[in-house]
Amino acid sequence: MSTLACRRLVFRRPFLSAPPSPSSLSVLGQSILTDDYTNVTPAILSKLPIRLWEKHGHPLCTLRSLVESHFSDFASLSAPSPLVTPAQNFDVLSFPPDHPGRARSDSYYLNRSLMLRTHASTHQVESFAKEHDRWLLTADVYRRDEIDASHYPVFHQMEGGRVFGTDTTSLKILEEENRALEEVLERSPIHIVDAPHYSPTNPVQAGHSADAAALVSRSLKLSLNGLMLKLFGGASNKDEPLQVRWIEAEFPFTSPSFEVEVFFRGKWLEILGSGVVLQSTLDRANVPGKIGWAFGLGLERIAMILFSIPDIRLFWTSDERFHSQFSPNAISTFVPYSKYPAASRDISFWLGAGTHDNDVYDVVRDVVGDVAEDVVVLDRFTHPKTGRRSATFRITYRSMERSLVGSEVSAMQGRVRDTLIGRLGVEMR
Ligand code: FA5
Ligand code: MG
Repeated sequence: MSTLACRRLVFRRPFLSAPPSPSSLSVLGQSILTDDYTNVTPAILSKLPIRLWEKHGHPLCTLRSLVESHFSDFASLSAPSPLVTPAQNFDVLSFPPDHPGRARSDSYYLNRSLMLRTHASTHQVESFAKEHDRWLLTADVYRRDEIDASHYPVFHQMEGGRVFGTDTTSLKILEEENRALEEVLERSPIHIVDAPHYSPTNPVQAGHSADAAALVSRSLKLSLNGLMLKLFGGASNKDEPLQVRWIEAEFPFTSPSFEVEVFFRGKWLEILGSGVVLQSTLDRANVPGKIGWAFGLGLERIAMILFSIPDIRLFWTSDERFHSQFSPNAISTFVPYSKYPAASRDISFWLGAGTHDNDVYDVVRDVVGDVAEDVVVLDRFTHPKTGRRSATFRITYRSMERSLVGSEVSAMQGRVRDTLIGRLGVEMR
């Protein structure tokens, strides 16, 4: 589970996860020297030029337009290149030096000084610095993550930010605005469970007054509840109100922080992270005397709910049976075309000392691409005497375009096995 908030065990290890890499890579027309940190794979690099959020009629483009029309008085900023420095992605947002998000097991590096941004928040400082007091920015983001229906190593986020004056008059105006928004939302067909605006585990920042922080948190939640009403509050939902819940979260660059989950296909799906912007971010952006909020929407997750898209891989398909179901700026319900049969194969091996599950997932993606529908760990074992770790992974193969024959699946499994041995140095059991 990759989240920028979570803290988990980080495996530090020598260069193992990348394919034997050339000494330079051509990325978006730039030639980039590789080094011992390089772990981007060809499968990932092939996605950089695609820019799905700009393709008219694509559900992600329609969703972006809907969000932009909801926040109509926000400046829409175009996404800079996804190639950023670790300082831009982490340091300017006050990530601690040992944050797990920095690890090569979690993020894609082109080399030691250049990486693929892991979130759209990377551009907070420059966006606030452009003297925008309200802005939106859509970006492709990249993370080494698990493989299933709602996780993909490339996805899209829409970041939004807004700042307010901290003088009494500005806060009074904000209070009025909050009240007006609240009245509209009270009549909405959405069932929303709130979280406290702040708590001992989700504190107000030193330097913020509790009153101002509460007003800004409330403004953030009301603005996003208004967006959810716009997106999901259609008449068809009246019988079965959409269930939304706010939960406390933790990000290095906001406090207090919140996430939103929506009940979808029998489970809670996280659709966004947000919070009161860290004052050091606004200081770096040279925005004095202001307090602000920011959010980051997971566009695929929201589009999956809005258009009833059951599998995140579908956003990348070239199948006309997918694209013909959508028209620009219209929400329609996706009717799944016949699913081709799935085939599962298990593979058990001894892991190298520093091998991370994400290394295994990247090998699978790189060797078989989107035909990998799902990869789960069935079993783990640590040898009581030697301490060696082994694991069994189950890979589910399914093409979205055609039926796979058994021999093809076995051949793919064989290539995955050989690449695991060659690239990660694992030993089959
Ligand atoms: C962030 O990325 C923060 N930058 C959000 C934020 C912005 C916080 C501004 C505070 C202020 P998080 O890691 O939770 O947070 O990701 C945000 C959303 O992206 C998630 O809620 C989810 O909807 C989506 N997301 C995360 N990982 C994936 C993935 N692998 N595939 C698809 N969507 C994902
Ligand atoms: Mg999260």
